[in-house]
Amino acid sequence: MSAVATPTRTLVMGILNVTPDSFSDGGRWATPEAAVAHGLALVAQGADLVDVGGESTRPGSARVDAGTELDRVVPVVRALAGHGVRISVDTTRAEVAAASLRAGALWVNDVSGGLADPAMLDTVAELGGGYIAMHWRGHATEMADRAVYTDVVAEVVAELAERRDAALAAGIPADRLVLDPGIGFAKTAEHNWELLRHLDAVEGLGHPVLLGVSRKRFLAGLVDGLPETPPAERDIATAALTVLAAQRRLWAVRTHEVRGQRDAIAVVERMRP
Ligand code: PMM
Repeated sequence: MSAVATPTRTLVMGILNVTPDSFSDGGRWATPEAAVAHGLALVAQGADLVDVGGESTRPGSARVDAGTELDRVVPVVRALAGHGVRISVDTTRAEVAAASLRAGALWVNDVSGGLADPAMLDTVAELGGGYIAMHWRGHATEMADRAVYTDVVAEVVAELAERRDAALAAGIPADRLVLDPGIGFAKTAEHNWELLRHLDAVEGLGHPVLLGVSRKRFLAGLVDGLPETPPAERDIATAALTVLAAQRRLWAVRTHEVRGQRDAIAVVERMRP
């Protein structure tokens, strides 16, 4: 595939979880037909790319086996690619990444940045996809215990730099590498806010940046005295962060709700002199 071109605005990555248990849309697109229809709907709403995932990364959730993940993801990737949709596959497994790239996916979105599967980086280098490396400290069952930092920004940036170096050493070209601070992964709410205040440090690594905050738990109880919002009511708080991402011209935001986020980015672009 071609390099991760620097876009003229922040891109919208629509989330397509083909899982029974994602925290905000679990089970809704669990059949291939429903998933493909939803992927096409995300594009119709303005998604620039669609992120197809078959394993929930929700804190505490159990892993699925590779066969189940392949069965969930590959038919959906193939069908959507056949419709011309630009696809990333959200997986930590080299086997699923390889099958998805062969089925037409353009990017591998690996929330473990190559740590979960020792074959991942070589596989992506060999098959020639783009690679999104997220900051990660362990699978969903372990990550709450690993949310321990002395300086969250410095440590996340240093650990992401290690993953970048490993990806480059494996032969993934620098211009196909995207980095992601991993908001909500082995991080408390305060860690998330601190990282969001210092996105410049992540950008300083010299690669395009993807941000995934959509409907996450740290957006639930923003106003003292008001009840916490359920996931589907967190899209306006999400859009506020999309505006910040768009102002910085980050590479992309990963989001459940596409149209509102796409509008938020359009507003930012209209405001430029
Ligand atoms: N968040 C989730 C899943 N995959 N991938 C990247 N690159 N960045 C993220 O922040 C991210 C991700 C968890 O959200 P979901 O369960 O709603 O998909």
